[in-house]
Amino acid sequence: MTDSQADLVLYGSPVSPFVRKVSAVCLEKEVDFDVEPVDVFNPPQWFRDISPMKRIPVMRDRSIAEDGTAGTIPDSSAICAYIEKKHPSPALYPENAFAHGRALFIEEFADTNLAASGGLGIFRPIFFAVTQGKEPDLDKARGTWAEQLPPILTYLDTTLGDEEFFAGGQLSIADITVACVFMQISLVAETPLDDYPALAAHFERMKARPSIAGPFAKADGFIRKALPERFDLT
Ligand SMILES: N[C@@H](CCC(=O)N[C@@H](CS)C(=O)NCC(=O)O)C(=O)O
Repeated sequence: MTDSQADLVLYGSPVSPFVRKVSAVCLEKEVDFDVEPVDVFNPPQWFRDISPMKRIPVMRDRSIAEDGTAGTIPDSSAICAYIEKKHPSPALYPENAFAHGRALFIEEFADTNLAASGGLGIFRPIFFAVTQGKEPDLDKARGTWAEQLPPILTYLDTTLGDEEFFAGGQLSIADITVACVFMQISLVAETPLDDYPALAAHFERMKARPSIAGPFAKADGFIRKALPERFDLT
């Protein structure tokens, strides 16, 4: 990011894994972007107009339109695909047709299954409770970690196998999405991955990338103010 206005602005918050996913794509491609905060739970009318699903992120390309719905795209997957077309290098979607399809599926799997379990089942029952002055719902979070996460993590671990990346032998949208969405859990809890060695190693490699580490550090700094310690879910 620079001091001058970037063409791309993301409306949302770095606490959202989907905002961090788009941020990571921009950082990998060295595309300037701004993040403009929006309270998605009490959004202003202008945001409702550009976010028909009332979700963050929504992206605006200011080179197309500076206001209104023109120039805006909601949904992290649509936004990332747009950025790939506009800034093709380095490619974050495999060239090979089958690998491309696999990458899109892993992105979708992380965006839906992993995000629903990790976000609704762990992050929200802990963090939202604490910010509302309530006790964190550790029973729900522990139940989710014990029952919902294992089949999802097993699928990701076995899919990865001996490979460094999820699809096409290169960093892709699949790796970025899995890392950003899984790291949502580690904002509030310890995430031991001893039973999933391939995924554990992938996660460590991804965490070492500035595109993943930078946006995560911003989210972590924000979360730690309300929640100094991570919980043990085991
Ligand atoms: N599929 C969407 C999911 C976006 C999403 O669920 N964002 C959450 C924040 S992490 C949100 O806006 N939630 C608002 C709500 O639940 O009302 C994407 O990839 O952008």
